[in-house]
Amino acid sequence: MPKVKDPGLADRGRLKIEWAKAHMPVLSIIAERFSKERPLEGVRIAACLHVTKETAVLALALKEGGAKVCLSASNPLSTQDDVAAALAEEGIDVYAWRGMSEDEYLEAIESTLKCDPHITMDDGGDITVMAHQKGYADRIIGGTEETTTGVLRIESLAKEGILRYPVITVNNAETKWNFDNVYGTGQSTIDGILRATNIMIAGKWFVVAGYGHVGRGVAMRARGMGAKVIVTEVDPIRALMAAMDGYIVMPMKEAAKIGDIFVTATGNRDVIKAEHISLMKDGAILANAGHFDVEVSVKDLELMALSRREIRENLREYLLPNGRRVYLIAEGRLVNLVAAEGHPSEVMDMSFSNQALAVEHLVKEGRSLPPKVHPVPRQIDEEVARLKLRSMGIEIDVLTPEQEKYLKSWRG
Ligand code: RBV
Repeated sequence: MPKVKDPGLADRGRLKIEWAKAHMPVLSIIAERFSKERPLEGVRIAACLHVTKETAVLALALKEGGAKVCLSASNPLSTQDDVAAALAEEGIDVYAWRGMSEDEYLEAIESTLKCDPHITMDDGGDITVMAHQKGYADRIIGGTEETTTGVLRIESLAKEGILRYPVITVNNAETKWNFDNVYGTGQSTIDGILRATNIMIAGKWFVVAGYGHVGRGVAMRARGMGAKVIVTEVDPIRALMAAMDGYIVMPMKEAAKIGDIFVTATGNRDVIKAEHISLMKDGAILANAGHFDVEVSVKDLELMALSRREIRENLREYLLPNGRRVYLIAEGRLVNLVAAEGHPSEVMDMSFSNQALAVEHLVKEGRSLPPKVHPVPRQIDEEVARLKLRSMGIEIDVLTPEQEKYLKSWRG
């Protein structure tokens, strides 16, 4: 039995899904083919993804292919309740509502594992880890993983010899990370900050912690809106890239004194903690764009603060002993999914087309794949790019036979 906040929200959710689908042409083409060929007939999928209008389009595409889909949230605060209600009406087993407790969150994931899945579909590694810890792994043919943090966790499972089934790293497809992680997060993070605060970005000091793909996208968009952008890093090569992209690079202890807005995008814990918070200016705003809520130490904020209050939706004010106030967006959880709606549909079109095709691949080949981490097959990646270009009305050149020969020869 699905579990959602309010089934009465289904009509609104259905309209949102319709709007998303209209901006996901590649996934729509795949869904159409799936409905004819039914490549997932009888396949049970347990998915742990942000329950958004884009995820809904994916879940319905899998259903068109013949799959039974059980869905839980990959973050306790990212569920769009109207979308969850609509999905439940469409026959998807959804266990998700916005604001679930930590226990409810884990129970919901386990409910989807009780659907006896052939495939797990993950965003962050939680369902894959639970499948292994709670004895569900042996019956599973394969899994997919949507995000960088999850890929790192599943690689660590594999390295320790614990991984029992093959997992396709959708995140690492070029048509995923090159676009979703950079442009998707870049736009949706700014969107989340604006919805939560409605502050002016132009002229502000904007600190981005971490210059991976996500940090690069956020820095780019913040600069585009007129902010003065500072990047903090631990990796010398990435720091150099940030410097040569024209950003100011410095340690967080220095940036803490200057920043008006801080966004963490490192995938690591305690990037902003007490020693930084006590240096911040009055009014500093903190947000996290990484998968888990560990990058800004909320524990430190809670311990330091004399008092706190909710000043707007998704915005909490902390009064510090030095008399200054700092503001935390979305409890330090994914700002783009909690304070906004996640990445735009157009970019999720590519990420989720990779998901759909990776599942189809696992159903065909999964039983013969070793229990390791596998890349998205190159043909799938290129097919997604080709279909996306076509949907955008963009044509490209083709190599002549002479050019192909030239590229393969040392003769020149
Ligand atoms: N993400 N999903 C959405 N609109 O459904 N937005 C972002 C959406 C995914 C994205 O692919 C990223 O890798 C992951 O969320 C981070 O948890």
